[in-house]
Amino acid sequence: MVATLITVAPTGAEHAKRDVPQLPTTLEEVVETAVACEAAGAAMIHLHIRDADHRPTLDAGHLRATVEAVREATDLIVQLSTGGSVHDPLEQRMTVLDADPDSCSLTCGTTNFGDDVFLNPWGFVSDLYVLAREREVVPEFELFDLGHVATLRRLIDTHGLPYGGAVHVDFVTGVPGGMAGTATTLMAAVQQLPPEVTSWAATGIGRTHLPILATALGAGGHLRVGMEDNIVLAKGVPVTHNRELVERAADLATTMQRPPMSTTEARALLAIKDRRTR
Ligand code: KMH
Ligand code: ZN
Repeated sequence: MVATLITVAPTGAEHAKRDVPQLPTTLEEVVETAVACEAAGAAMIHLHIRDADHRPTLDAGHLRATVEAVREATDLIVQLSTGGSVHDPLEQRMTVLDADPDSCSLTCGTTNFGDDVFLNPWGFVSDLYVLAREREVVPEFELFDLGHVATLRRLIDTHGLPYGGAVHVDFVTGVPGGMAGTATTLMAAVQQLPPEVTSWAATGIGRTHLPILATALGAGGHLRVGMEDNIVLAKGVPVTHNRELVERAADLATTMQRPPMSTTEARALLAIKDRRTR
């Protein structure tokens, strides 16, 4: 039996607070969310932060304060997004590592993102990979498209393994412009993963959320859920708290005989450096 790593991505950079007031955007809301989602079965949190006007920001002080506050309140693996929002400059996205997270997202290529472009040229991806290893931060390779699998192969061939030696992938499916959030597409991508990959997870944006969750569970993958990716439990039924998505994922995983992984197990799986202070 392989236990399930559940990652919660509670906020993202796309939804506006005025449209989705239950989206956690303040430090207090993020910490409260982290505590509740850990209790519900999450072992990792993928964080984007917002400013006082609830807009996406990469402010260094705010990033560091968030990492420290979540670390203080929970045992969750703290992963910061280096993707930010589609409007963030590449140089600033690189500075996210200054906040000393346990893990960082590392998207392996440029992708169309609705009407926008999520920019990840090879030079940026390569520099971020090297910097993450220098800082002893474990990258999570975000793959939005099949071509991103090839770039992961190129990263490993060019630079060797990331810090800790584990290679953890998250398929982000169902983005308009990226790979489809279907079982057949996900499995085609899984079959192409390099042998160095030690674990993979998947998430489906919007209505692809549940099919991808079920496919990943059945195929031995791990899960990412959260309001960054999906703000409804069913058609017309809004998520009122990220905890609901984690609880549903944990229930399904348990039914599938793959119960949620503890934070201790997740730290071992991903070879996370221990930065805890408590
Ligand atoms: N907000 C998207 C443009 C990541 O966190 O690394 C990028 C994103 C991926 O969410
Ligand atoms: Zn993200």
